[in-house]
Parts: sequence; structure tokens; C-alpha cells
Amino acid sequence: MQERPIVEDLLEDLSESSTEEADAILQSRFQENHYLFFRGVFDQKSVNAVRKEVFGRLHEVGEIKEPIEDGVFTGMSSRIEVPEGLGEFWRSVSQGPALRGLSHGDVAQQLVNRVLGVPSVAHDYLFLRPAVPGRSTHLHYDHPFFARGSSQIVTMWTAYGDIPVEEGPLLIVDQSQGFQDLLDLSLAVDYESNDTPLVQLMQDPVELAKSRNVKLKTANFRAGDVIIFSMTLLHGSLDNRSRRGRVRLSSDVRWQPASDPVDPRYVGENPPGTTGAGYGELNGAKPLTVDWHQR
Ligand SMILES: O=C(O)CCC(=O)C(=O)O
Repeated sequence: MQERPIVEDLLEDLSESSTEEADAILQSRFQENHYLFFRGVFDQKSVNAVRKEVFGRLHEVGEIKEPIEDGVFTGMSSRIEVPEGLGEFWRSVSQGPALRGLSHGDVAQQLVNRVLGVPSVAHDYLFLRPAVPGRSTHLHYDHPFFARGSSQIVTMWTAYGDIPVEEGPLLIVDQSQGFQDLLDLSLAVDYESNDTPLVQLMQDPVELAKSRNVKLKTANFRAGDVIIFSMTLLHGSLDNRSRRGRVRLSSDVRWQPASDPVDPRYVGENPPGTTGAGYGELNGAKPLTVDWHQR
């Protein structure tokens, strides 16, 4: 992770949950583990429609090769030239109908309703993440970003395509909901600030897991798999090490009880986002780069 090898015995598979299980069982497992991992929540056909939609837009700006659904990076980009600007381009990609049909659709909502045990609502603001080889996300808690409106927010992370371990899927630090020292730092972040909270843990994840005697958990994600996790579970991603330039595609969306106030930064057709820069502040809004060629 972050170009550091992870010793095999520190890595463990995420425990799988099933939508066939009773709500009470899912809820008590969520309370205990702070995550629930479900296989195949969305079908392959719907996921392919998302890939076609998103990668089709990236193909238009020269970033994705034919056949589009394979999601292979060309190593080039003309995205910087889009007349509407990068933020607006990314907003329109992030609001595509096939994508939203899954990320904010009935299936997603019903599942979160069951996990929370109350009717839920999603933030409109969506983090779409096409990750080229070489990319990874540092470990962090989501609490400093999203927990302003409600005490019961969860993140739903969805794999739009197969994401085997070598292509950089999500990774969680088991039992990190109990790392009180790190949680205290994360809970102390000033929510009224428009600054992006400085909450990434730059420490080597392997050292962290070893020193706290816990496992790093991930899976060979398949198209349509979903993980729902709490604001107080440390997570990041493995490096995308695809040898054929496959771009890893996922989204993460926050859901909360519908009866709680929603943080206005993440609501509407053109949400301001954490810093006020809207969709333009997201990593996804940056043209894909050739970093991976240099490794
Ligand atoms: O997909 C990733 O690389 C990171 C996702 C993440 O940080 C999140 O879902 O909160």
C-alpha cells in the first residue's frame, strides 16, 4: 500500500453479509464491526451501463481506450480543454443517469434503510473515483468531512466493475472504531471550517496494523459489490497495480436518517462540497495522469 508491500498475514478478507439476513442481525453486526460487505447488490448489466456512461465520457476526452467498458487508460488526456471547465465536466459525469440509478436508487436506499433501521436519505454530492494504476487513497476516518448534520451517517462504497486486490479496492483497518487516540483527533476537527480537514494518516498502514495488533481487511471485489461503513472506521485503498492500465471505478455516497438535518454543503444540483469548490474539488475532477507509466 502506498508503494509499500503488505505482508500476507496482515491482510484478511472482509466478512461477508447477505441481504437475505434479518435486519436485526445486520444492524447488530454493523454496531459491532462498523461495516457490512455485500456481494452483488447491483447486477452486471446495470454496472456495465455505468461503466459505459462514465468511461464513455472519459473516452471523449482521450483518456479511455476502446472497448470503453474495459476501462483501460490511454496514458493521455485532453480533459483540460473541455469548454465548460473541469468542475462542471465532473459534475455532469457524476450526475449521469445510469450512475445515479444505482448510487442513489431504490436498491441502495432500501439497503441503507435496513441497516439504519429508519428511512434514509442520501447526500446528493457523490464521490466518483476512477483510479489509474499507481493511485491509492491514504487511510482516514470519514467523520471530519460528513458528520455535521447527523450522528448516524454511513458511507456506501460501490464497485463498478471487478476490482481484484491488485487493482486497488477499498481497505479497512479492523477494529479502528476503537482507536481512541486517533478518533479523538478526528472528532476534534472544526466542522465550521471550509478547509479540507487534514485527517489523512501518513503512517505506514502495515506499521499501524502491526503496532495495534489488528488486520487490514479487503476483498477481491466483484462488479456490483457494496460495503457500507461508519464514519469512525479507518479506511483507504490499496494501490492500483494493474499491468494493463485498468482504471478502478467506484463511488462513495453518504446516507443518513431522513429525519436528521442534512449538511447543506452536500445537497442540491450543484453542491458546494467540503471547501465550496463543488465537484471541482474532487480528485476525480482532475485529468487522469500518466504517473503509472513512470513507475
Ligand atoms: O475509494 C477510495 O479510494 C476511497 C474511498 C473513501 O475514502 C470513502 O469511501 O470514504
